[in-house]
Amino acid sequence: MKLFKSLLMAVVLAPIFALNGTASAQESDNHGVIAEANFESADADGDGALDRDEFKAFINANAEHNLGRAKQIRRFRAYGRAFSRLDADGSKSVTWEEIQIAQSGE
Ligand SMILES: [Ca+2]
Repeated sequence: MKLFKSLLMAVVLAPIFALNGTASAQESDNHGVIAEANFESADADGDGALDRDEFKAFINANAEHNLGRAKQIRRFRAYGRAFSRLDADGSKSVTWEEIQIAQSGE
């Protein structure tokens, strides 16, 4: 159980999709574009932010495109932890801006 916990934390603390890392600049651009399109599709009510259900759809869509850690988040069902980490201002919704800040920060 200890191993599972540390694996889970590694997944949650890693970027949702790697904009830097080993991918080429062009691949990173494409990933950003796909992720942004996934964000817009996941935003079912179109308010420009994802609530928990919409965020789950966003992660699942990213997992289909094998973006960053989305597959691991889906496998570990760590949506809630990832969401809480991204929701910097605790508004119970995650904006595209908050996701981008989380990618570039730390
Ligand atoms: Ca929304």
